[in-house]
Amino acid sequence: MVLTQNFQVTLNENLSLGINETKPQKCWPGLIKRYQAWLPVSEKTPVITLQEGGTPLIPINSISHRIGKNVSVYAKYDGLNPTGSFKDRGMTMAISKAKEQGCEAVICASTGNTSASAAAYAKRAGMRCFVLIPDGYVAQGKLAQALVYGAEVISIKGNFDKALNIVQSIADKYPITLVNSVNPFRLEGQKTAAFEIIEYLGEAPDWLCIPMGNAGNITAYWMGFNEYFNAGKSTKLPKMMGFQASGSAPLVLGKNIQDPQTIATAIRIGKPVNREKALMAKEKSNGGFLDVTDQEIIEAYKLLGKEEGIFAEPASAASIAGLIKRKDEVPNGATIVCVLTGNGLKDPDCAIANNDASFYSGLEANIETVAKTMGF
Ligand code: AN7
Repeated sequence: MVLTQNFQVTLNENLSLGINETKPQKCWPGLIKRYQAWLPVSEKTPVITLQEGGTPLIPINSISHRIGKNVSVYAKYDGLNPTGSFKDRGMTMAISKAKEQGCEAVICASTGNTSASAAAYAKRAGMRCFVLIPDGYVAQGKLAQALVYGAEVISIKGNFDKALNIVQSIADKYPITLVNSVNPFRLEGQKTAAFEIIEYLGEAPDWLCIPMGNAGNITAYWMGFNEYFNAGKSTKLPKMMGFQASGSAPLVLGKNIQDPQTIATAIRIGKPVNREKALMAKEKSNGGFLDVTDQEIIEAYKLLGKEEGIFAEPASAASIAGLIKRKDEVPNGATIVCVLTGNGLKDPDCAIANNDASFYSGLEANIETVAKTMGF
């Protein structure tokens, strides 16, 4: 295996963002090398990386126009990570630290993305990876990934919350490392997305809009924003605006949900383990939590695709749906970042069932028929 341990990080912050084109650029080294001073790693930590992080912050003007008030809305497109979701940021840390500690196997419960990411990084580290998933509720792309990456997949008759209970007990009893977001190294890795946003904008945004499931990611972003703020790299902290699907909104309703339901299967979670930390982030940032219906999620999902050319998975579109829903509260001239946590390719069934495209199938293979169908 090729490790990037000896890679010399010579990038300065501007270069790492690709802004300075006058000097030759080295490849993005992955977030552990890029942010090693901010992470609990040492010379001895074997860096297991797929060069995750360094994802683009894309202006999404059609959404800015919808909000009005001269706002600038950006998408932090973390669906462009190596396994197609933000989980890679946490997993490079969790697996590198597990490797450092001599661990040979990892386990997680997952609505899909964690399992794909855990499997990829675990296998790269030469470890076994067990994943527990809710039977029938994991999007096809995610399941395909876990299988191809060689995970040992256990599908249970029960939802994510049940699966998480089981893996927590197993990790307590047996020599296996848990890599869900209760693992503190996961959040350490994920906080780097906030660093990237501040470096790109030169300041923290006014609002951060983010989907919530287990609420690890909102917690990690809040950590990251605070660390850079305390280091003088930004002069303000964003309001943390968290969004959940209406059928699966324990943090909005203030109580656990026994049977969470939503088309956004990634965030079909009724008992978030990071509840207290997420509530703290909301309170300290003077932010807010709100739920969005599946219909609002799908509207935002379609807008992103057909107006912005961005294919994000339904759970990610909850951040856009939420911003649109709260648009009356947005301050004039605000800079807003919506986190797009996962790639749309993860869930092809949802895409095919929910789009406004013209799709003329099974036509005769001749010019006249095709031209006529095109309206000529
Ligand atoms: C695309 O993969 O929980 O609030 O098991 O896949 O940090 O839980 C996924 C969560 C948002 C919510 N967007 O993040 C899993 C899992 C996408 C996700 C979330 C998830 P957290």
